[in-house]
Amino acid sequence: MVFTAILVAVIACGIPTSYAVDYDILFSDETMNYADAGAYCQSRGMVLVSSAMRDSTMVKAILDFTKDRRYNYWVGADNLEKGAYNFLWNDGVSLPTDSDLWSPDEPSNPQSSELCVQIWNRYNLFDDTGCGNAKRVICEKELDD
Ligand SMILES: [Ca+2]
Repeated sequence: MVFTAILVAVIACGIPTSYAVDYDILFSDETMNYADAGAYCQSRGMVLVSSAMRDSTMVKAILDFTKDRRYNYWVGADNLEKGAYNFLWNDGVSLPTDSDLWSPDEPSNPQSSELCVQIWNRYNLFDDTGCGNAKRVICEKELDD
């Protein structure tokens, strides 16, 4: 699959934004817990951002958007199925703990209270955190054309 990274529309929060022909990405205005974040995306025909975060061009575009904002954002990754350091993207692909997308010293507490993954505004990188916390949401939709 070919990914292009041209930001073709000005971000309007809550409105899907086309980065490329391959994905629509939506950044929510609202904050909610992780379970509700999944439902929020699903109700819009989307999913919590997963495969786009594994594409180097897409992840750069997404982190460029989040970096100057004061918000934390849910992404579609957690260890709810396998526990501890076995984080999975929502589509079942492993999120390695040695990925350079983790904040320094993260994941910090995946054995007990921090089972879901956010983009943490402190570093603009991943952090394991409590699934019940309220964050903004990033949804993706992979486009066919
Ligand atoms: Ca953490």
